[in-house]
Amino acid sequence: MKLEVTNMTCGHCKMTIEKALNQSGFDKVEIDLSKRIVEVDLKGRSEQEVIDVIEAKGYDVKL
Ligand SMILES: [Cu+2]
Repeated sequence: MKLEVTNMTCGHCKMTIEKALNQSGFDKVEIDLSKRIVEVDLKGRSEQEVIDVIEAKGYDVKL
C-alpha cells in the first residue's frame, strides 16, 4: 500500500517512520521523501495498522 505522510519533511522524519514500521514488523518499507510517500508491504495486515504506527510518531497520514 501507498500513503502520503503530509508532515514528513526531512531525513529524520524518514528514519523515524522507517524504524517504527520495521519495529512493528513491516518490511519492504520504501519512502520517497520528495513526494512524501510511504510504501509498505502489508503482508495481509491491515492498512489501519500502518496508519496507527505512523500516527503514533506524530505524523499525519493522508490516503
Ligand atoms: Cu523531519
